[in-house]
Amino acid sequence: MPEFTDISFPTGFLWGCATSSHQVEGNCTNNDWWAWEQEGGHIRDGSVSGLACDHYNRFDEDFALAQELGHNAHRISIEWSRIEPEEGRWDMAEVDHYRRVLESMHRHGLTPFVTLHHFTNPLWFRDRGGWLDPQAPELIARYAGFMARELGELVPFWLTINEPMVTVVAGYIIGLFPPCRQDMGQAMLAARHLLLAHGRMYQAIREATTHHPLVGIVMAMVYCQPKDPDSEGDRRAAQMADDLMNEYFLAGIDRGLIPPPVGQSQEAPGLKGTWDLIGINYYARILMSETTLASGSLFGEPPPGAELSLMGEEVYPEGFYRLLKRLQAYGQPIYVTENGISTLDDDQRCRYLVRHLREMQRAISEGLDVRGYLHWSLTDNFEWAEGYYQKFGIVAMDPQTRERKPRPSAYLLRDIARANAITAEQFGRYLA
Ligand code: GCO
Repeated sequence: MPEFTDISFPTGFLWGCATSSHQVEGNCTNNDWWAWEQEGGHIRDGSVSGLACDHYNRFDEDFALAQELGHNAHRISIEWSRIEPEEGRWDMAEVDHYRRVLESMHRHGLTPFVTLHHFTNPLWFRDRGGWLDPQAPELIARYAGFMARELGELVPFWLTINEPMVTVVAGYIIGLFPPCRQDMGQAMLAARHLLLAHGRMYQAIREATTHHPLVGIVMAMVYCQPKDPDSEGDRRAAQMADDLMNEYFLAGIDRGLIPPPVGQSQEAPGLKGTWDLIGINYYARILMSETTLASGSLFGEPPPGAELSLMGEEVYPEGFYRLLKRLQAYGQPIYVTENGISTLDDDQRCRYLVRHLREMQRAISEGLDVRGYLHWSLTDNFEWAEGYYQKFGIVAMDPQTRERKPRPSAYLLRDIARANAITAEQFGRYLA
């Protein structure tokens, strides 16, 4: 039986969960996802987001639960389509709603992380061409500046765009998310505009606030490896997936330019260094081969016999450590803005949690400045093109009654968060 020792996390470490507006609020009727769901046939389990977790009305109850579960931080997103329902018109009642949401978080001892764009676009923005519109960076920056002016004093952490490369890949390369294109030219244009948008949003938030919030981007980082390490074609495929998924936004922001394959490393004025933190979402490893690339998939595949999640993704904690270590080069504080697993077996979730936290702590013990961990997600919710079938919650949510019921993993995370440590006994229980 392996020997385990206690490990602890840095003083003041932030612990909590991450969510997004469309997946939990309910009735986000004015965005492109809602419209797309109504067409039917797109969501794998046949569901639509509908009332979701009704978090729009139950946020107070959810934050009370998060507090009881030992959390001291929480990540939400603001639904742009509520704030700016028509181009240039601000809905002040919705601004007040999010003010109440943020006040409730503070009241419940939860440090807010606020994402401004989490996949969904207002219908008017979609109709102008969405991410293909050359005005897109300006339009979203105007919204970012507005939010920072209105609610800035309540928000210590702003996250500009969630997983921009997933928007590109799922929306414009494989056609899984709206606008469902399979067009490399459009994908490159969207990627360019998303990178510029991040820079503009950062500047707009900076200009609108005086109290120095930390502002950053949320990266979906995928551990990309060649299926056959001896095959040059497979190595090239893994490198291409890595360049696009991981490197493009990191290098672009770090150096202030549009990296290949999207651009030719030309300078993007005002972009360089537009971050005070890096948010990393980590789920899985993918193995890339020449054939996966040729088939147009950039998501790769898990190795045979691997432990999988219900999403079909490989559970690979070592990849978390490797990707975290890679962020050290940028000299920014790091926040894990998502990490989690969809599973019907909560014991698997518990194992996933301690194994990933152990890898995170390994990176910290080697000098990496990780300051928080936000698990995806608090309650089961609407998992995009998969629907409600996927179960990411540490708290079960009955889609009929919306009753919330913490799973054992919620109490495990609570104990870890309260102690700011994992004991040898806990490791023994889940890893032996
Ligand atoms: C994403 C989003 C989340 C997902 C989560 C699980 O990464 O796609 O940030 O909205 O629900 O990652 O797939």
